[in-house]
Order: sequence, then structure tokens, then C-alpha cells
Amino acid sequence: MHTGLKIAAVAAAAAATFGTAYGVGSGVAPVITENARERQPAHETHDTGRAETETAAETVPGGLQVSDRGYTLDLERDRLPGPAGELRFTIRTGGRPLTSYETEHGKELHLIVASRDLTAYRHLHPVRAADGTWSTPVSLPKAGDYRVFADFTPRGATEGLTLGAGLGVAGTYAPAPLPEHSTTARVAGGYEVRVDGTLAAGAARELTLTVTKNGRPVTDLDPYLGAYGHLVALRAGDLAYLHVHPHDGGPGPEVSFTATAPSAGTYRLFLDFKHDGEVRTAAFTVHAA
Ligand SMILES: [Cu+2]
Repeated sequence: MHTGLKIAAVAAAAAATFGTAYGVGSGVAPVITENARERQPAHETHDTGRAETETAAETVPGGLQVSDRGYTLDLERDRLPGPAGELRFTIRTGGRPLTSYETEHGKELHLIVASRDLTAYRHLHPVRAADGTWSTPVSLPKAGDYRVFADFTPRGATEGLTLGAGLGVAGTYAPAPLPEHSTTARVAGGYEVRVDGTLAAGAARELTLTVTKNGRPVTDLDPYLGAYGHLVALRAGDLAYLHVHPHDGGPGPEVSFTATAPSAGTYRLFLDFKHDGEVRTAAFTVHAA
């Protein structure tokens, strides 16, 4: 899976839904199964005296480190000459590029690129060459400071991780203020997405996102990478990364998630959903108490 943070979040969902036959959405059941498996090592450590260390490690959110658990995100260039270009990178371990990954939600690696001011967001799926080099075209809306997140699970690992690195895009820019708190987001194409529920620090909370188009509920969302929605939360200030998945299999209009904020503060939520064959992103600013 992704990060300790995320696992804590999805584990709560697993507790709520494990054993219930959700047949809709091919990604839902595997998420729960994998979490059940991942939680086992943590339980085993309780008898070994390592539990305290493991717990401390799990409280560090993903995406804040360029190197973690022996894996390093190595961007070929940490600057782009302009907003459109190609990103190339490797995940290095033991001095060599990693070439063996678990598949999560249909992909070996999910790449998020977000502007430091949290107004720009891209969820990309790079292609890996045999030598372990990943590459993807990227088209960003403006120059500025960005952060790149690689979300992956090394083959055979029981837990995924998210590494983060800075990326500068040359050009003149003015950082935007964080968009104000809002429970609705307008998305091109006549869509509006509403978020119900609140994030809480250190406690699992349900967030429900409701998708409408031209005022009507959307009940035929397309599955996208094995789920009806993918939600990423980035913490304002340091861009700590939280990736959660839906625990309800319906194709809309509601998609529900369980998430645990690592701290009180302000977060920017990005929901990727697919409808009429196109992937769209709704963004919200929310506060965690
Ligand atoms: Cu992805």
C-alpha cells in the first residue's frame, strides 16, 4: 500500500467493511485484503519490544522525505525549463534502480505533482523502462515550486511508501493564496462535488463526496484504477501526503472515504473521479480539528 498514515486510515475502513461482500468495483476488495495482511506485522511486534518504535514510525506522514526505508526518489532533473516537459526519475535502493514493484490500483507507481501553493495538482502514471527509469510527460499550469510524490510498493514489501522531492519550474510566478475553506468544488463540464464530514487529528473520520452534473446526481461514475474515486490530502505548510481509497463500492453519486489527519491544520483535498470516459479532479480546502 502507500504509507503508514494511509494504512491507518484504510484500516479503519477495513474494520467497518471487512467481511461484507462489496461486489462493485474491482479495487475495493483487494484494498481491504491487503490491509488485513499489512496489519499483521504490527501486531506481531507487540511481543518483541519493537512496538514503540513501529508506532513512532507510523506517525510520520508520507511524502515528506526523499529517502525512506532504504529507498530514494532520484529525479533526473529537479528543475524544468518550463511548465511543459518530461519528468524522468528512478527509485534507488542499494545503489541500484528498483525494477520490481507490486501493482496497486492497476499501476506499479502513482506520481502526484502538486504546486507548493496547492493550487495545481496532477496525478500521473509514468512508464518504466527495463532499467528502472520512469518517465512521463507533464504539463503544469504555471511556473513555480512543486513537489513530486512517488507512491509505490516494492515487490515483496508488506507496506508501501510515498517519497517526495522538490521540483522547480522556471519562469515568473506569483504564489497564490490557499483557496478559502469550501465544501463544494466546481469542476469543468458542469460538475459540482460536495464534501460532507470533517477531518480530525489522529482520529478516523468519514468523508463523503457527492458528485452532481448540471444539478443532477451522477449515478454512473466510471471505475478508475479499480475504484470510483481516488482521494489525496496534502497538508498546508509542508505538503504531508495522505492517500485514501473509497470503502463503499457504489458508482455514485456518493463516494465515501475514511481518513485520519496526522495533525490539526488545513488540508487541500484532491478527488480524482472518472465520468463519461474522462478523469476529472475536484479540490477543496478543509480544516482538521
Ligand atoms: Cu495513480
